[in-house]
Parts: sequence; structure tokens; C-alpha cells
Amino acid sequence: MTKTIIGKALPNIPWEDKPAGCIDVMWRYSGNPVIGWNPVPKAARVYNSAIVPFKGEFAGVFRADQKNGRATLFAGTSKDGLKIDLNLDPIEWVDEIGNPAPTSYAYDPRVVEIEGEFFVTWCDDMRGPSIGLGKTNDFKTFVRMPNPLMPYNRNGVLFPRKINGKYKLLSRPSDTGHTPFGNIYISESPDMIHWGNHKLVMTNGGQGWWQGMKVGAGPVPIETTEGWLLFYHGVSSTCNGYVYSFGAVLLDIDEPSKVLYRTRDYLLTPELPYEASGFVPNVVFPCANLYDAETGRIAIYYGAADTYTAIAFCQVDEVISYMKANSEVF
Ligand code: BMA
Repeated sequence: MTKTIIGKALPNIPWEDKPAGCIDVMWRYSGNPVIGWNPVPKAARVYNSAIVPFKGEFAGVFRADQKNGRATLFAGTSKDGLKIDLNLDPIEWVDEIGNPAPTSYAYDPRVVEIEGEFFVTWCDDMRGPSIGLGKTNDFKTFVRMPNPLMPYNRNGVLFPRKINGKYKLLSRPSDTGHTPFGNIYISESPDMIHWGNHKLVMTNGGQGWWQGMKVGAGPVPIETTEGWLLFYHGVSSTCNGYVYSFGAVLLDIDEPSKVLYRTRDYLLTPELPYEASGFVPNVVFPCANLYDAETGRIAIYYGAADTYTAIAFCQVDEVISYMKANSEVF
């Protein structure tokens, strides 16, 4: 039988079957949150973080807000994807010749393996939020590359392979503050340095009020026989502040600026205490997904309430069928 996910098997993917009686497409790990307050002395809150398969186990780049409130990136490892061993100190970025290249602040990392190298994108300070880009082979040495786009921009997410000979980057142009607007765009590059041919992918709005104010790309897109499966966050504005939920979109495999299906309703919204209460209440913010092409299992890592790291699960075929039956493309 043809497998839906085009990619590697990951037999050790963290997994729990859907609980009996659950009617939703996505369900939470019963051991959530997997990272709580103050996991290491220099990190108060670890959330909106990225994890990838690495040498038979897992490694990642984690957003850790320190006790001065500053957002920083820490590297970490995990044997099973559930218990995360965070380094004690933040990543010390270097430039291409090994000189220190520190970040002023850094948050919301994504990590993607492309042709055997791991690339990291994050929200970087370039006299205002912009997209940082760097790479590592070992999760010990992290080398900065030129920032791909001008400020102000956030939520930079690379595709895991070239498409029609070009690297592709999703992004969400923004402002210097909390950005009460936001659409997802795509850019391309022949060399990861020069980026252009910018196109609009998708906007806020539609019938789904949960994504009425802004949208931003989440984890690295998953290649499937039906298109690129991208989980993304959608934000609504309430009288008590912003609420972050997430949904999914299927993008055309050869022309990923084209949306094929998009969830009208959210897949996950803040419901449980660790999502609804914390440093910033009512936030679920996905930044990574692990997947097993053999079984179609997907594990999504999301930040909860800007305080915790949590995991949710779904099955690729179920998500895609649900999207087809409950789609709104606008
Ligand atoms: C966004 C980003 C995220 C954060 C969210 C909710 O603008 O800063 O890191 O999770 O706001 O506070």
C-alpha cells in the first residue's frame, strides 16, 4: 500500500494511541507538559521549541526565557522525545569563521534537516524582529548565516528539500510589537543567501474566527502524497487579549504558494490548565513535528501559555480526510 507521508520511518516516535471516546482529530499526550517551570537554572520557561530525529535519538533547539525575561535559544537532546535534557547554557552562535556572533534576543526556533545538515530559523533582532538563519551538524557548534529577509518578519519556516531547484521559506511579515495582523508568504533562494520571488500563501479571516486576526507557519511542512502538510497557528483577538490556536493547510507539492485544503475549524485550542494559564494565557503555538512515514503517526511539539512545552498526536490520513471534509480556502 502507498504510504501517505513521503519520508523516513521513525519507529521510536513518541506516541500514545487516541484515548477511547475522543472525537477529535488531534489528542494531547497524557504526560503533558513535557517541560515545566525552571527546568535548568538559567531557563525559567521553555516553550515554542523545535526537535528533530538525530543519530537514532532526538536533538533540538529550545526557546528558553531566562530569569531576566530575555528570550534565548538553548540546545538540548532527548533519548525518547519525551524527557528533554536541556543544556545548562544558551547556544553560543559563531560566524562562518568561528568568531562569536551573539544574538540579542532569539525566539520561536524551527529546525529542519536539508541534505544532511540541520538549519535553524528563529525570530532574531535586526533592530526589530526579523528571521535569523543558522546551521549545525552536531547541535554543539551553531553557525550563523545571513538573515534571509528584511525586518520586520517572524515565523520563518524552511521546507525540508528544494522544490524545482530552489530552497523555499515561509514567513510572516510583522511589525515591532505584537502585530495585530499577519499573512503567510513564501520566498525562494538558489543558495540560502539570496531570497526573492515572494508570493502570498494565505491570509487571516474566513469563517474561522480562531484565525481571524493573523496566521503564521508552524512546524516544518511534511511531504505527503496529497501535498505539503503544514500545521500553522491562527490568532483571534478577544477583550482579554490574543488567543492562539492551531490548524492545518495542504499546499501544492510543486507550487507550495497554492493552498489545496485548509481547516475551517481549529485542530487544537487552549483548553487545559497548562494552555489556558501561565505567563501568557491561552496560547498553543506549534514549532515542530516528528513523523513516522511507516505508520503515518505525527507528534507535534507546541508551546503552551508561553510557559510549557507540550505534545499532541494525530494520524496523517485522518488529518487529511478531515481537512478535505472541513475545508475553507479563501
Ligand atoms: C507571538 C510570539 C510567540 C508567543 C505569542 C504569544 O507574537 O512572540 O513567541 O508565543 O506571541 O505570546
